[in-house]
Amino acid sequence: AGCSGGGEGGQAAAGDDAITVGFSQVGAESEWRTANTRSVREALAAPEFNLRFSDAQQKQENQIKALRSFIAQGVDVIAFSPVVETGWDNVLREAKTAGIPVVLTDRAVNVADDSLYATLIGSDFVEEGRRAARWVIEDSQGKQGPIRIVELQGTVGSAPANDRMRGFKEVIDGDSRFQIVRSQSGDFTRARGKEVMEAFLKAEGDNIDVLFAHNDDMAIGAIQAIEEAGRKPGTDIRIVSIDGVRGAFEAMKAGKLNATVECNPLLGPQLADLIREVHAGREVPKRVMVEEGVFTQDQAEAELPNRKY
Ligand code: GYE
Repeated sequence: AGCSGGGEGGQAAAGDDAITVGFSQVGAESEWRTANTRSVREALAAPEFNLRFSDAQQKQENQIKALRSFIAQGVDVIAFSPVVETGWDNVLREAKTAGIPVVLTDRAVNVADDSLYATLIGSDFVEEGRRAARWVIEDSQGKQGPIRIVELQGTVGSAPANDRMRGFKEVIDGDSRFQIVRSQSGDFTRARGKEVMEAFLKAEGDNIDVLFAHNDDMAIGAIQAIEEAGRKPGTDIRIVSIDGVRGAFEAMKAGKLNATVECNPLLGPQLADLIREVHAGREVPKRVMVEEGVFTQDQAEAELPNRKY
């Protein structure tokens, strides 16, 4: 009894019949991610769970190592949020051979055999990309083309970057006024978002009308770059991003960000339910969606006190 591996000091110890969960997190790249980690830790707490938490620092090789170590330890269930989509077949086959069910959290994988994981709980990233594009189109009513868009993409090869790009393009391509003139990854961080936006501004000068950032943190970094270049974010360049974190609402309140598409990181309770089910050997849906919306500047002040992340 009483082994609380990975638990925080001062917490209750895991019970004798606790479910041991190995969880491999992407990293701590964004406000979204830190809220997600908090939610997962709270939901997978002792005494019901014995959580072994590992941070991959945005590197797939670290995640593969963590998963192999969870398999070697014989955890009851593995849950993880895959940094990128491809390259998981081998390690997931090892988990399956060891009889350890795998619950994908937040991000999808691309594997030939989808019996290699039990279920995926996460958002519809393609739809988020479409929502961002629909907002851009609505915001551009009555404007003449060409309307020049720059795109700050998420981590190369990650499900949210691939899917948000696809959903956005699908909708924006239907309106010939729009041109995506630059796309580059800012790795979902503020620092990279700022750097890449600086490069965009250098290359395009005053010819950027819209910024689409795959997450709020990169938009917030880019806002700084835009201000330092002597332009007005939210006015000279219209900006839409994804997540709906507190920092985005603050930037909207300040008039610097125009809209954010919600992506809810508080998956912990739903994840815990799925883990209970697969651990008990019960059938679960292969895909569980998280519900979310879109928020604009005029709603920011009223919504801010309600935000939980
Ligand atoms: O949008 C971004 C984070 O996978 C949905 O990862 C998640 C994304 C989120 O770094 O902020």
